[in-house]
Amino acid sequence: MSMEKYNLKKLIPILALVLVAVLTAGCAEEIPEVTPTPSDGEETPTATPTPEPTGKTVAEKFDGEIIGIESGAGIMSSTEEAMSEYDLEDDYELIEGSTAAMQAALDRAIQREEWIVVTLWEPHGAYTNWDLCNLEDPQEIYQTGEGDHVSTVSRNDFKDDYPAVYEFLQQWEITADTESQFIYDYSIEGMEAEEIAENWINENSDKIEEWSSAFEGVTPPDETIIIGVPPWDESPPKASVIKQILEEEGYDVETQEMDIGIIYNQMAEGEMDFLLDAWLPVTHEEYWDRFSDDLEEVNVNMPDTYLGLVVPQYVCDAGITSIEDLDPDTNTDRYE
Ligand code: PBE
Repeated sequence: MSMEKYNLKKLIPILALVLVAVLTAGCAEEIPEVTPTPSDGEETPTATPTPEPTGKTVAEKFDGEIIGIESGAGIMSSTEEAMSEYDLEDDYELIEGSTAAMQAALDRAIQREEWIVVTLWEPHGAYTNWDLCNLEDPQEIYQTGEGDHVSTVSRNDFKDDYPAVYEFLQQWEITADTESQFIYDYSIEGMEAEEIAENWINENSDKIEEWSSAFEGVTPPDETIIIGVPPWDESPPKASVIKQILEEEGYDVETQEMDIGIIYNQMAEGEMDFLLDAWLPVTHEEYWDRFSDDLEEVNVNMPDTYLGLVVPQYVCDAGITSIEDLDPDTNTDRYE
């Protein structure tokens, strides 16, 4: 037996085995999948489509808008901070405008019973005019600590130039109810600031006389006193009260309406004398940090305030009672 023949004979069964193995493997791959047949009485689960949720998300109900006022107001920067802290930035836009535009939007929405959320503060005549609800602010963004008081703030050397006026301003104050009434009469009744002021002066002549002892024996200087008046409804009547009292004492007084940031700047530069509407320490914190070296807080002229996000009462009744409830990621309720 030659070597070749022996080898070939031996190889045949091996090759055969390999062939069988390959064929088997090929067949195995082709084995059809066995579909289980349902046994009696058992239902095959079929995929049911999830129903589209009905109603709107909380952000959709508010049209993705928070209605603000003019951009320089402190309540606007507080609201930006609130939107970041309460995670509202993706779902809401803060709309800039004016106090008048905000109130017009509020009026329109309430007439149609639509949802609306606005920046608002107390005292304010809007609370007399509409049934409103203040949203809770658990993170105390608007009401840090004790919250704000309203102060009279002057340029630093005002007290040296006008000591009697300064002494008078150190005493002048009004109540929250008075300020609220001023706003109501001015923005809702449409009365002139001068007339509102005149009425208040007539009703408070005793107090004014007492505070005015500061002016006894004083000759007013020739220069004109300039009062900064921000574009809020309480400000023109308040400024007019002081203007009328000082004019009565022989001073020249001018009121200048401008945005709050410009007023702080002008006072710090010595071009404006005082402001009756400094909301401190929270709402005007940024301005105070920037300009307080050149300014002086003369007196708290109104002690109690509130600032925040406010909705019509029917929105609170529907379950939106806190700023937290505005976030559609955590408040997944749907509203009709
Ligand atoms: N306000 C009225 C002011 C303070 C008082 C709320 C418009 C502001 O935001 O700066």
